Amino acid sequence: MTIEKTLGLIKPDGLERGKQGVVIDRLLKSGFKITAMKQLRLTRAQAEAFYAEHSARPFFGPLCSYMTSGPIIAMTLEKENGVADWRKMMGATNPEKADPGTIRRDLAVDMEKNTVHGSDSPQSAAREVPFFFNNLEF
Ligand code: IDP
Ligand code: MG
Repeated sequence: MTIEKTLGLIKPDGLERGKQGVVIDRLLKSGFKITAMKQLRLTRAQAEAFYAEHSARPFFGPLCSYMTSGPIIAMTLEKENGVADWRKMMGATNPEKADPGTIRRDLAVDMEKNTVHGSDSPQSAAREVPFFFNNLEF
């Protein structure tokens, strides 16, 4: 299997409640290399562009407000089968439906404030990693 790059975000609710350390610790203990990492705050336009695939959904406006409500941490993650493995560690979008032991089940607030983001496919990762990092940053 080849090493895959994927994007990880720790969302505003995660930083607000001081969960950065737990998320990063879980990633490292699961064998991920964090090859780039930075803390930033998205503008409205950036949040809308990042989540453009959801622009017709009723939760889009509130999602973009929430994602700009405070700082986030963006990470480039690398591991064999990294895209699927990070999604598995995160758990389902709705924390009530996420498997026990996943980040969202253990840490998330609700379906919107669900603490982490991960690319859902290698194709998404190829768009999302360069959205946050240029080729000098990893
Ligand atoms: P994902 O983050 O598990 O890939 P997506 O369906 O891509 O989930 O949705 C992106 C983000 O939009 C979610 O992580 C969550 O923050 C928010 N979201 C998705 N569905 C809902 C909803 O039904 N209500 C409120 N927020 C939602
Ligand atoms: Mg998604």
